[in-house]
Amino acid sequence: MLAAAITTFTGCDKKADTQSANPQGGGKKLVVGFSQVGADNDWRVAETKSIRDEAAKRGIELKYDDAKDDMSKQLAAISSFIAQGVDAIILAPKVETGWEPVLKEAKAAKIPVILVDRGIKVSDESLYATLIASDFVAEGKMAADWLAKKTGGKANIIELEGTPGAAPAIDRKKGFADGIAAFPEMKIIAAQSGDFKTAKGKEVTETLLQKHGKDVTAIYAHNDNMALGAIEAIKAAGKKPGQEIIIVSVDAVKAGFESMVKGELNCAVECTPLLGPAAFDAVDMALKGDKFDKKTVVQDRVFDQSSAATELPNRKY
Ligand code: GZL
Repeated sequence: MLAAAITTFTGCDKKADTQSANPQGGGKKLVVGFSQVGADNDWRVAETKSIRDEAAKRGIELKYDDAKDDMSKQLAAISSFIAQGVDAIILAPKVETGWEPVLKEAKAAKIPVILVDRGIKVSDESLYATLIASDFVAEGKMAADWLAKKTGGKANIIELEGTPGAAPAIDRKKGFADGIAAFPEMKIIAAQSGDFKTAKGKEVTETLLQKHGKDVTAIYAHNDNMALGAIEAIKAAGKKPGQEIIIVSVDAVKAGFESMVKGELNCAVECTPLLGPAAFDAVDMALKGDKFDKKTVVQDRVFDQSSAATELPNRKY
């Protein structure tokens, strides 16, 4: 399903031989290092499961490192993978910058690096083989378009931002701002990071409601977990989430669907974490020296309370 949902800019959908345990042949079991940001929300956990399940399906030995949200731990993990002589590295980078030195080490060791879910800023794009991710700017725009329709182009918005410096936080903010620019009566009255976490999303919303509770009519959360935290804060403030304050978020994890079915979250823009199959296809192609595009964009859809109950049984994360 994911492979079908994936489109590459070059349109080449050459499928690697995904069944081989080692595309270089010789029967040697492939060893892949996976550096994961953390395990602190539903989306992250689902992404890790997708990578682990796909490695098992392909008979690949996966060395997994959970950096517990600490960038320096990610850098150390990658250096360790290189020292262990893994065949390839899959990296979900916490933030966009700071990767050049360790990626130069990987390049010198001829170990291909596949980026999943978040992009990075490097001066030399040969430091990574490809990026498999959603288009976060488009996600922000879809959220804005939905909210504009829902509110008739009038809203006082609190924005709950993701992790500072992370590509989804930067780009979802940009896409949403682009989307509401056409509506002068849609205003962001406050914005603060909830670090993609439920508890932080609740804490930040509690604080912002104290100041803006009378004026706010909508919340745009960069992910479902922060939206769910915000919903708790809204209820604690004696307001009705989904009615008095409209809430739109990104990810569309199962808990987000359950909240939409309950009439609390109003809209979730999908951002699939099921990147395992595409990531290991890219590993195969990199090891075989195939040429492929620097970015593979995963398609996203928009769900709201009108579609949530029907779609919930189909959700895989
Ligand atoms: C998106 C991913 C984001 C999710 C959040 O690809 O990087 O990080 O939207 C997660 O839920 O924390």
